[in-house]
Amino acid sequence: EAKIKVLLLFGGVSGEHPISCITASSVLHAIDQDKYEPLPVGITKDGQWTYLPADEYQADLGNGELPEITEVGTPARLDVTGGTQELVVVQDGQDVSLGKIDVVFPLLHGPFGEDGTVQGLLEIAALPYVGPGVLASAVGMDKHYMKLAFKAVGLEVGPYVVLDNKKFSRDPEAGYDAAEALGYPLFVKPARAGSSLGITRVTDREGLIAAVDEARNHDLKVVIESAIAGREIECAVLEGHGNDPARASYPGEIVVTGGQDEFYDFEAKYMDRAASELSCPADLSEEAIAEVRRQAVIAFDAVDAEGLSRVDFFYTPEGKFVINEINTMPGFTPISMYPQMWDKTGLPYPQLVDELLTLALERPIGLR
Ligand code: G1L
Repeated sequence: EAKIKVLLLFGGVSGEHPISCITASSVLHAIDQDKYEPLPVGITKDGQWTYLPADEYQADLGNGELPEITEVGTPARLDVTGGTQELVVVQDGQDVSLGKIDVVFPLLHGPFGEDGTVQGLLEIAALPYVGPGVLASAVGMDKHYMKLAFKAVGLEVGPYVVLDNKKFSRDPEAGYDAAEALGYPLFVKPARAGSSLGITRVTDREGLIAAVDEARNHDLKVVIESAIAGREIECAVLEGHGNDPARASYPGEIVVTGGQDEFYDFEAKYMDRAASELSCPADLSEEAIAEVRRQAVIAFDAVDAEGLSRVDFFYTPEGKFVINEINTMPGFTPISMYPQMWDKTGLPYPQLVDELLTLALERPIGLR
């Protein structure tokens, strides 16, 4: 039987280029090569596509250097003219077809990759792909619209204000006043950014002004949130098969353990390790565990998610869950929170990869 051809797209224009390379390497090692034929295509930071044979590609943090797709050895393109959906590479100046792609694993993050643009391209190409569609990808990238969706289904979100570009530019002082009315400490965040870049915690007006300035370097729309006192609890959600409801993993808790230098920070931020540790199942009552899993599925459905999502909550001292955010493209190395939580729930990483590919292949194309 012919193997299922999986186009692995990774790297790309975003600031998370290196972690995307590590993730692709992890998926390549975990994918069942008897069932699937992975075809890795790396995207350089300036957007050029290069084919990297699966048995040769490896990226890790072993030597302390960040992996990056720098040169285009074998140029690659997706040929969708005439609905062929072929991966075409250029070898010795000649076009060579690597065959028809069955499914795409878009391991791309941030603007151009996670915001729905790549998903839109794949929709037009009529190619099945892993993960959320255009709408969920876009909503999952926008901390403002995410909150609107959560509120609409009755989930509790913390107090916040949105500084819309034009309104803020006309009257910045009114924007600062509105934010300040929430009370310090505040978190200032770019509304749409791939990672935690541009986020600042502030405790006074001077800090607020500087933080808004910084956030606006990443996105002209800024979201300002009250700091929520509580434990950080998260759940991993997987789409259900067919008409089955989505499934939530056991909740995990991030326990901060420290870590100072820059490299530690990178690992903590992008690989979910070192400076923080995951405790799963989190130390919560049976009732609280059931409740957070229920809310995680509601959040997944609220943004029309498909495939997977990590949903992050605060568990307040009063015993309430306040939703912080949904990440429709969570960290996805074997040591990231999302796969770890599934592992602790009984679904190991290689099976998780297979499950996501199966869900993508089951989904009808062009019909939602
Ligand atoms: F394709 C999936 F499964 F939807 C998918 C895509 C992207 C899952 C996870 C990710 N995550 C990432 O790509 C990243 C957060 C590691 C950044 Cl590049």
